[in-house]
Amino acid sequence: MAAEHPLSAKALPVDIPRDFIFGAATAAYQCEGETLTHGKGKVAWDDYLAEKGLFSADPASDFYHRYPEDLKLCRKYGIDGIRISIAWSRIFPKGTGKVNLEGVIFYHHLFAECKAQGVEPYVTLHHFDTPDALYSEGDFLNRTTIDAFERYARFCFEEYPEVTNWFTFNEIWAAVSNMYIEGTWPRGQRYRLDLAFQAMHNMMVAHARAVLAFDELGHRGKIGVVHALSTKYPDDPANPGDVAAAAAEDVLNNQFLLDATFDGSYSDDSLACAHHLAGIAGGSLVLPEEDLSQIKAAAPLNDCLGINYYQSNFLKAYDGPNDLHHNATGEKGTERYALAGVGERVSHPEIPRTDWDWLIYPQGLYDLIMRIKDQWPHYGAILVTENGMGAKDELIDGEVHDAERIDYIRQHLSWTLKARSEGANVRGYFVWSLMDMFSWTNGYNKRYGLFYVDFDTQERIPKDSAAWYAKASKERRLDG
Ligand code: BGP
Repeated sequence: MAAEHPLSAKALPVDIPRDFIFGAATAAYQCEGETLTHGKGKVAWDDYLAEKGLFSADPASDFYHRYPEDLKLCRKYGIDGIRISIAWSRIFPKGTGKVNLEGVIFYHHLFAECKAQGVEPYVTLHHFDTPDALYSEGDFLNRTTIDAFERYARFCFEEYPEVTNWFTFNEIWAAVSNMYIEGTWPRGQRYRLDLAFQAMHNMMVAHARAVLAFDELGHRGKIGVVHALSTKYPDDPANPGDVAAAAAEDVLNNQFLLDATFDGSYSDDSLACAHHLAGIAGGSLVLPEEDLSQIKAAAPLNDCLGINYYQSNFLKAYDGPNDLHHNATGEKGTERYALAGVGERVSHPEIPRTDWDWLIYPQGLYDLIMRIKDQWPHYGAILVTENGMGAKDELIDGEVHDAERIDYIRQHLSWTLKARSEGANVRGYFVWSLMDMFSWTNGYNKRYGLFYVDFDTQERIPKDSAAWYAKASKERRLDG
């Protein structure tokens, strides 16, 4: 049974400290447009989307040209932090080697505009967009990509001293799960948990090498990694099979990466589970000593953790074959997630779901934050770097009444602030997303933005949620 979540219906009437960041998030490939121009190199998505006859990420929300307008909106609507990612292939079109000066300058201008509008940039180096030249040689399964990533990170740290908040990767778990388990992204492999674990490890080595470089260069500012985390509850806590299923999915989605991030080593439980699941997939996991010493050295140098939270999962024991179906259309009830050796995700009628079958369970975010605080007390600081609700918003008479999104954000912020009031060092919250943009497997009908984008004209229209967020930020209360 689902745990109770008594705060879900109403907001906590707490005063929110002035220094708590009311942010909003973006990602280069999802909003910039100009994907193959201005010297930018290809990424895997370009061919993948074209070959499948899917959507185009051009011009997406045309952020490449419209960022001054978007940053003005941030300022006007009380958004004091923005997550931005640098497109690696705009800087190094082939991932390494020759630099594209136009791309380098673009980000200088963007950061300068952030400063001019008083909006603090939180910058991610990799948001699902490995340059194609490296992707086609194996992405992070090929260790030369780790070297290239470190070079790219060093370049950015030295080039952009104006940035003081850095994240290495966005959602290592989501990347590997979609590439090697669900097969819904470029690469399209399914049920290869061996490759998923190997890629997670290799990306954590790349993260560690970037963190060590950041320290060595004496860069002013903070650095961390953004993980996509979700709490895994046994469907029936009294059923040992359900408990084991939740524990296995927790290793896969959370624990393996958090061990590496904060402990700089993998716990015995994580290792046993990872090797077991890699074996079921017909492969194995290689963890060279040199990697482990780099991960170990970097662990205490993480200043903060970004948590992207969208949903939690309830797990039942499952001994059937792999059986996944991804709901990419918003047709409620079509998602299926059952993994051999892990478990089966189940839903509950009393827990609401989005049209994309994502469980709306804000207490899961609180449970996550408190778990990190207890299990890894040296975590530094936490930022909720993404949280938001995808919906088929409609523009009616020039307005978007997105009451469900307001409720979603209010509930998640309430639980975040409850964790903070109980001693967790949570410094801010970023809505996904600032404006409507391209969604990886859903294209443009899944909208998350505080600002509606008319993709024909690129006009930005504030939704009701934008007005609500502005008021909450200004008044520092959630009960408005
Ligand atoms: C996160 C990603 C974002 C964004 C969001 C919503 O995993 O960091 O890039 O896309 O999820 O996901 P989707 O667009 O698939 O609904």
